[in-house]
Amino acid sequence: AEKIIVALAGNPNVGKTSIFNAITGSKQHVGNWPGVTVEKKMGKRVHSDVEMEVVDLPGTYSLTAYSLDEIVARDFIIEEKPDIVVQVVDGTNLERNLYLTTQLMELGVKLVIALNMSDLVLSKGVHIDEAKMQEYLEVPVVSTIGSTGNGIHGLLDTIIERSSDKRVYGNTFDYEEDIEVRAEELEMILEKDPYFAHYPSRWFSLKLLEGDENILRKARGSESYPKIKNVLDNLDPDSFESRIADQRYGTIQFMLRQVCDINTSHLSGSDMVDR
Ligand code: GDP
Ligand code: K
Ligand code: MG
Repeated sequence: AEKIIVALAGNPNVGKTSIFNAITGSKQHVGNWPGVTVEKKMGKRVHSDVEMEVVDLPGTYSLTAYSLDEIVARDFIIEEKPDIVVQVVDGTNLERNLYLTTQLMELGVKLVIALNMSDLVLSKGVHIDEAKMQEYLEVPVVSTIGSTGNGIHGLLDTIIERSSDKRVYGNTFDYEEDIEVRAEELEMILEKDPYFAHYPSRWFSLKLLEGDENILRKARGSESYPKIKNVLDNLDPDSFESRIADQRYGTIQFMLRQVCDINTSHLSGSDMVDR
């Protein structure tokens, strides 16, 4: 049978483990990520003759280098190159959850979104237009209820369909001009240097502009570093980091206005009601 690796990503408390359990049942084992004490959960599932090795990644809000969980999650994606990443999303908190989506898209993964907590979305009287969301993100979206297992069959079908789909999606969105200019300069440098062949160059470039310590350390080990440094000189990584984050939120808010039929402030948690 064909074998694929499926990684489950998502913010904490969105129903990731519930979905992991619904997919893998009792075929699970637990270990640690190499070198760290973060728990690593793996499991198996056969569906339509495809054997899936499923990995429950640590819950994260983003993929920065500020926390061990985020480093573990992103290193797994970069090093192990899972065939599919399923992001489990809390449908009642879309704005916050989609921030991680932008990160996964920039990493260039084959993404499937499990729009979880769909029972709670319904009971709040919110309608999320999945078809529009799918079209806008160019990512398959499947509604699920992790706690009951509703939608899991459809999710598995979608994972298998997507894994054999050879199309490469754009999965990118634009930033302001000065950020784009530097990102493109960096991408050109990275793409010429085999040292970086492993990394998605747009993601790596944006991380350099954000001043990501792990990524800067990796860059310093390359022969191209003087050229990279040239691009990074005279810019303030703190301001780039916050502008890049703001523009990601801008993209998300724009999308939510098209995808949800009520004021998006209801979907973004009490701290964002005034936006
Ligand atoms: P994780 O932190 O992302 O792994 O989330 P868990 O799977 O541990 O789920 C967190 C809580 O949400 C648990 O109490 C689950 O039973 C509950 N839960 C998970 N999925 C759903 C869902 O779709 N609807 C509802 N109402 N509750 C859910
Ligand atoms: K939890
Ligand atoms: Mg969990």
